[in-house]
Amino acid sequence: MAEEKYTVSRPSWVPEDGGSEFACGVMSGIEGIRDTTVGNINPRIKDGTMPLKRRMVLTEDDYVKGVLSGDRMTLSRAITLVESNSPRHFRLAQRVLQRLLPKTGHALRIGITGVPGAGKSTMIEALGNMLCDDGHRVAILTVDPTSSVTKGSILGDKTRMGTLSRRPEAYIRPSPAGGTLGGVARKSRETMLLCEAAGYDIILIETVGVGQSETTVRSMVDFFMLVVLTGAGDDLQGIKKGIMELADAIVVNKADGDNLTRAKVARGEFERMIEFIRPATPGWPTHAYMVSSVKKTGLRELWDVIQAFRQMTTKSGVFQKRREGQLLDWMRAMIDEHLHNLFFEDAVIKGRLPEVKEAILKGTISPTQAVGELISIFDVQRAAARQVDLFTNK
Ligand SMILES: Nc1nc2c(ncn2[C@@H]2O[C@H](COP(=O)(O)OP(=O)(O)OP(=O)(O)O)[C@@H](O)[C@H]2O)c(=O)[nH]1
Ligand SMILES: [Mg+2]
Repeated sequence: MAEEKYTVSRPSWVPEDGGSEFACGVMSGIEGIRDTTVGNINPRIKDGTMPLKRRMVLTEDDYVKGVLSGDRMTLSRAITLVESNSPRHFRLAQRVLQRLLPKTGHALRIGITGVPGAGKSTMIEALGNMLCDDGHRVAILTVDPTSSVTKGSILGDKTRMGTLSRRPEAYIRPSPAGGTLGGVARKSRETMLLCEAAGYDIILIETVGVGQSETTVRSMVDFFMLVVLTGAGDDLQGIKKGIMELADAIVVNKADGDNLTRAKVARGEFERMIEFIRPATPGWPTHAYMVSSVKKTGLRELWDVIQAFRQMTTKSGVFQKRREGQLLDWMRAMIDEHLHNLFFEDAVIKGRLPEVKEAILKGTISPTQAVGELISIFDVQRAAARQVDLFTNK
C-alpha cells in the first residue's frame, strides 16, 4: 500500500520504450502527508517543525548561467518562467532575458506550417536528425494557440519525434498552453531567444494552419515553409492564397511509393500557382520542392535551398532588415495588446460596457459616439489614477 502511494506515472507522450532521458514524471499526491506514517518520512517534517522541501528556487544568476552553459534543465525552467502569467515571474523573466539578449540572434529561425497531417512533425524529425548529424544544435518549438494541457495534437509530438527527442543536440518544447494568440506569440518569441542563448543554432517552429498562427510564426522566423500534400488539384487543399504569399518554399511532402507521381504533378501545379503570387521575401523566388520525410529524400536539397536563402538575403541586406522589422512589429503588437487590456480590464469601462452595447443595438447611440464616450471615461479614469499616484508619491 505504501508503495502504491509513491507511484510515479509518466506523462502520456513518453514513448513506451523511453528510458531515463525522459526525466519528467508525475507523482500522485499524498493525502495528509504531514501526519502520515507511511515510509521513512523525516520526523521533523511529520511534526511540522521543518517545512517540506520545495524545488530549489533559482536566482536570476542561476538562470542566466544555467542557460548560457546549455543546461537543459535550467533552460526548461527558464522557459516555464517566461510562460508564467504571474507578475513576479514576468519581472524576473524579463531581467533574465535582458541579460541573455547579447547572446541571442545568431540562430537560423525556420517556420513550418501546413494542414494537419501534412507531415510537419515527421519532416522536422527527419530534418532535425540530419542537422544534428551535421553538427548543429536544433531547438524545436511549436506554436499552437488552440492547445491546452489536456488537448492539442502537438502534445503528441514528442512521440512523433521519438528519435530526435532523445538526442542531446536537440531540444523540443511544445507550445505554451492556452492563452491569447498575442500571449502565446510573446512567450514563443522569448522561448526562442532562450534557446538561442543556450547555444541552439537552428530553431524549427511548427505551427498548425489555424487562424492567425501562420502570420504569427512568419513574423518571428527568417525562412518560412508551407508543407503540402499531393493531389492539390482544383481545391488547393483549402490553402489560401494568403498563406502561400507568406512562404519562402512550398514543400510537397510524402513524395514516396505510389504517391511519387502525384507528388511530381502537385509540385508542377504549385510552381505554376506561385508564378502569380508575390514573393514573401524580396529578391527570393519561392519554389515548390519534393520531399519524403519517411524515406528521407529531398531533405538535403531542401536544406541547400535554405542555406542559399540565408546567403542571398544576408548579402542583399533583406535578412537583417526583416529581423529589424520583426522587432519593431513585436513592440507595436505588445503595445496594442497592453493598451487593449488596460482598456477592457478597467473596472469603470467594464461596468459601463453592457449598457453601451445595449444602446448601440437599440440604435440610440452610434458605435462611433459610443467609442468617443468610453474613451473619454477611460481618459478621466487614467488621469484620476495619476493624481492618486502623485499624492501618494508612488
Ligand atoms: N508516406 C509518407 N507518410 C508520411 C510522410 N510524412 C509524414 N507521413 C505520415 O503522415 C501522418 C501525419 O504526419 P505528422 O508528421 O504527424 O503530420 P503533422 O503535419 O505534424 O500533423 P499535425 O501536427 O497534426 O498538424 C503520419 O502518419 C506520418 O507517418 C512521408 O514523407 N511519407
Ligand atoms: Mg505535428
